[in-house]
Amino acid sequence: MIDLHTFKTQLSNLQTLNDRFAIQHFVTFKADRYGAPTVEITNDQAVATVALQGGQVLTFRPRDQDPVLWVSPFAPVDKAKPIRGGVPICWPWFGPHETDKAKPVHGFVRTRNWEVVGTEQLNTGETVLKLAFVPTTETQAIWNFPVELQLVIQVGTDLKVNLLTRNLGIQSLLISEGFHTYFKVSDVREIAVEGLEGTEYVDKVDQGHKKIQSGAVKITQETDRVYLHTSVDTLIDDPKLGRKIRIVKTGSLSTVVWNPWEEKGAQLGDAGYQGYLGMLCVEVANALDNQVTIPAGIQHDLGMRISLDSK
Ligand code: TA6
Repeated sequence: MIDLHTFKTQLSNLQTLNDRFAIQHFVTFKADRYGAPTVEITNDQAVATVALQGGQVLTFRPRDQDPVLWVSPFAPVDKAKPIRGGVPICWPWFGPHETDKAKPVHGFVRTRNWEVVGTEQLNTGETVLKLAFVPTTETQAIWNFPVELQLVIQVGTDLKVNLLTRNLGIQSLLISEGFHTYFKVSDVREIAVEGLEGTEYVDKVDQGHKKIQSGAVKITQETDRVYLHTSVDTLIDDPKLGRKIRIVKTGSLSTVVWNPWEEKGAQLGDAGYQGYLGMLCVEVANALDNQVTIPAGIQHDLGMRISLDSK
């Protein structure tokens, strides 16, 4: 339960957000079950929801299609924990911090509030939501480099997400990053990920050994692979759902494929009973050998477009 003062503050914040950024029939700001602000986007092409906590797309469903993203049935009450599902934003590092294991895995922006910068309804029918992460003294104590970080989300038949990092400093900046996207699949044992054939990857469930992908990626056990030096599209072929999810990326040289499988899936605590069977992470990233150097004054754009290919 939240106290009355918190409730009134949240209500006032929502009212301000709707006054400034709502677009009648297309964009509305609502409170989730814990009172946290979420953006509901609906247009002729698709519907989506975005949590301002973490700047996280939670749901995306093109009209007359099944949901494309998987999201945990358990929303975390503890704001320090990321929402498992949708499109978590890993930044300014991907995975564990290189030198300080006390720092949060996958960086710190997926567990903090993002500000709304703007909303727009395009004449092509898509709806755009622009967010910004504004550093605080608390986050600067974790990582203190002068940057501007924005997230542009475009909802239509396709879902487009762009993470824009502008280096405001006078020295080059080194980051790793990723869209840790959870895709909804019929049964992870029955799908295949195409496009990575012949690509080198780091196998994180086999002591980080580097290997070469042979054929399509099939999931038959815990799978945690960072495919390197690749800018190719990937396709999740889901025969039981009769669909292929296409993931097109820009500004990314790594693709991560992850499924916790049964034991790790149960240990997560927020995947639900046998939740691992219905999810697959294919992550557009720059990780490990593919860290990104952003020169002073330059903006780096990590982009992802998710679409459904008819079978
Ligand atoms: O992207 C794969 C991965 O790095 C795995 O190693 C696993 O840790 C996964 O991310 C989930 O991380 P999270 O912190 O969201 O539970």
